[in-house]
Amino acid sequence: MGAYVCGVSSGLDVSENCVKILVLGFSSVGKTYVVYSWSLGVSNMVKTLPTDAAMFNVEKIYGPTSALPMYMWDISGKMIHRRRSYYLGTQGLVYVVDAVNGNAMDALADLQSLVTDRDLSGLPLMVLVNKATDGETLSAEGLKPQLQQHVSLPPKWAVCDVHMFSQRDLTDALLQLEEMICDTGPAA
Ligand SMILES: Nc1nc2c(ncn2[C@@H]2O[C@H](COP(=O)(O)OP(=O)(O)OP(=O)(O)O)[C@@H](O)[C@H]2O)c(=O)[nH]1
Ligand SMILES: [Mg+2]
Repeated sequence: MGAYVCGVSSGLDVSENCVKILVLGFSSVGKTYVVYSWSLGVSNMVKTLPTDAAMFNVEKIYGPTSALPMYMWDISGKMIHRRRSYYLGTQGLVYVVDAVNGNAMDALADLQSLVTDRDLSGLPLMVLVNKATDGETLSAEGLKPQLQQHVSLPPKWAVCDVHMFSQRDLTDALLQLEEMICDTGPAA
């Protein structure tokens, strides 16, 4: 896990009935863990490996309502300066922040650069504060006003606490993402 590289190109032609979600954030924040937890369930998870620079994983994931499959593109955090080639066709963003070791201001600056990119602006955005409850220094509640102050937020966005052992938190976050993508949930 984490070493798996999907053999598709970044220009994957996503069919009409599924959506492309980019999962971004710095290295070791837990992107791969979150994506595979959504795919396999927390109880089936094994340890992840860091995703090699210039590599990525793609997982087809059904949200809790199974309304539509989402292709989650989990891009290596070491690829920040080369990730633009993955933006084409993206319909939603998941941005993962580390509650324990993350530098919130750096993450906010990175997120601002993403949401103001011409290929990503206006897309539904889910910010995940991962490793929550691990003696965290950051929480979704604490990050929310900082997001509002420093990031040009799209009409549909949400910020959630998640944790590697909490299936409930992860499922709730996936449900909110699905609602935003399907446009059935309320705007933040
Ligand atoms: N304590 C704790 N560790 C976590 C949590 N979620 C993930 N991890 C660990 O954090 C480490 C990094 O997780 P990854 O999912 O590989 O991180 P990544 O963001 O994909 O990193 P790159 O692939 O380098 O971009 C792994 O050892 C995970 O087991 C969490 O909620 N709490
Ligand atoms: Mg990874």
